[in-house]
Amino acid sequence: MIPVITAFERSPDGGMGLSRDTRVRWAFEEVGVPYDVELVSFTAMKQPAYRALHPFGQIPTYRDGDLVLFESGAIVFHIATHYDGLLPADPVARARAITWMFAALGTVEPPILELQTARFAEGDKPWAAERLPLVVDRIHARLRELSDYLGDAQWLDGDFSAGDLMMVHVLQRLKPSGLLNTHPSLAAYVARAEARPAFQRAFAAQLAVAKAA
Ligand code: GTB
Repeated sequence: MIPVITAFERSPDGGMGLSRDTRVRWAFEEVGVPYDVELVSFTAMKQPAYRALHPFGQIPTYRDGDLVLFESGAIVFHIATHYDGLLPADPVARARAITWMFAALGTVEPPILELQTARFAEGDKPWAAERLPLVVDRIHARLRELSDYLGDAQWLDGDFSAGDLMMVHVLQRLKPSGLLNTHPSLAAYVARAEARPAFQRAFAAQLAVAKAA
């Protein structure tokens, strides 16, 4: 049986690969496991039938037989632990790679998401102009720390892992704002990951959906 994930029927990013199904598609491509995609509309995502899969009515979800998962982090972790290719076999290196997955989602992604909130959800508030620079400063502080840690290394901890996959997808969200390019070593890190054939395949697959829509 082929696992099935859900993705936007019409992604708001128009195929830039920023929706969270892309990180799941990428994980499948890295481990070489075929998957199917079920496209869902915004309306369908909020219906009881879909909420039975995802309590918050979001994409992506993952179904494989009786197993239903939601949260892109949990899905990528599941793929990485069930198939070879995204986590090292050595227990210490494996635990470190998993740590970077959590760091991406728990420490780096939140300030980046705040930027979207500050710009789009709160951009018309009277205090928005005062808040925005604070949010941007918090992102730069995090990026400086990440960049200092990465140094001249290719990847965060040894070979490319699920930790890098997650971190890169989180950082990609900054590309439209131009903030990523102000940290050249991180921009190069993202570009290195984007050159991977598995990423290229995942990106092309989500772009094909956007073009068809
Ligand atoms: N923590 C969850 C996870 O990691 O899976 C978050 C899932 C999530 O936010 N999903 C979004 C969603 O379903 C799509 S990816 N939103 C609909 C809703 O909540 O009603 C987020 C996203 C949306 C748009 C862009 N974009 O346009 O650039 C990028 C990312």
